Amino acid sequence: MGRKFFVGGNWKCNGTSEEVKNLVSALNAGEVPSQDVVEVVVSPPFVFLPVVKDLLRQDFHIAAQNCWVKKGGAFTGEVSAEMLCNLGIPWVILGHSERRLILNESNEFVGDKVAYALSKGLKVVACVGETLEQRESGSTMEVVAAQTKAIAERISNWADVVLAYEPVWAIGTGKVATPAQAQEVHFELRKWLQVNTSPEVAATTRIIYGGSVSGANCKELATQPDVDGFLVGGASLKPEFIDIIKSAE
Ligand code: G2H
Repeated sequence: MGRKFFVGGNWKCNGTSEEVKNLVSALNAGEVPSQDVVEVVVSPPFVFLPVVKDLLRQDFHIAAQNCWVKKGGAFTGEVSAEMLCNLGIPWVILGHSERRLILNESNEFVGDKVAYALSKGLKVVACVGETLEQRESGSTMEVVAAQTKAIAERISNWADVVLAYEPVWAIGTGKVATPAQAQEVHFELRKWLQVNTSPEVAATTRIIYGGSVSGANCKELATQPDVDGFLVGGASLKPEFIDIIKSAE
């Protein structure tokens, strides 16, 4: 069975309630391929999860942008995996580079979060990616392998994991990886999964690309054999998100 194309919209820390409602209306009106062809998951900020859940079309799904590493309790400012489950939110994005770099989330911490979220029944978009400095020093694969290893060591079932390769130098910069650069890392990541998990996990796990994906560059990126979809930031707030979803066809 082939890997179903996955398009995630990461709204990051953007939007007012009015803007969010307008965005959902635009998404609801969009003509996109069927759920057999593409899985669409949008990720609003926590406070807008309930309203988006109420208003969003049924064939699109919702992800939180983070969750706490263990059972909730006395952790001021955090949102637990249990709360997301209680709200009926099926997905969570974990390990985004903005959290790794700005909030100092380590590989191990991200791995623990992924394991805990999965244990509660959430599906996870787990992000990995190298900085410009790491790319220029030739350590891209070493970095993304270490990030993936910290996840792989803590989980046994990859069925509910989508791996997002997001080179930090391409995030929000308008500087997109070339299709060849994306394919090279996705291929290596799949090879890593084959050696370190199982051939089946390697063959079935979706590896999606993130970093300045737009309506203009998505088609070519989508032709790459190991690019199974996208995690889209800036362009997920614009009408071109519908064009990106259509690149699944
Ligand atoms: C990478 C991406 C979405 P953007 O962070 O996760 O954002 O498309 O704005 O680079």
